[in-house]
Amino acid sequence: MDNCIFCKIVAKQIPASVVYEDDELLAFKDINPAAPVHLLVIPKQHVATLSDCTGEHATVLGKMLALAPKLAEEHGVAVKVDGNGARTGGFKTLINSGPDGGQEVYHLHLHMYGGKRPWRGLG
Ligand code: IU
Repeated sequence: MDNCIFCKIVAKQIPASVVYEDDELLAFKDINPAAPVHLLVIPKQHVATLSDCTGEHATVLGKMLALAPKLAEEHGVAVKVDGNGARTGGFKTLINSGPDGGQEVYHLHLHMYGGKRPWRGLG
């Protein structure tokens, strides 16, 4: 879409630190990270906001979410199970929607944060 910064990243018109790419999704490092690991997962096809999504977007939304643990593994923030069965590590996922939801860029994106607690105040 014209004048969408994330579409320009998809089109490689603007550089980004890309960590994952397939036919439908792109993931890259947030330019202003709020945690040691802060990645954005976006659909390549422009959708402005989660509020514009319908059932037709269910598959790509599912793929975005399913990518998060794979990225977490690659970036050292996966949820692990120790020898006693206790879980350690972990990451946070977030989609801001609309002005009151803190959305600033109107191309759907999933934030993936890792390596920092507590999470209060993260946008
Ligand atoms: P938000 O959910 O729309 O508030 O988040 C937008 C994010 O996009 C924010 O964390 C920015 O730092 C990030 N970002 C980016 O990574 N690269 C860019 O060129 C621009 C914003 I503009």
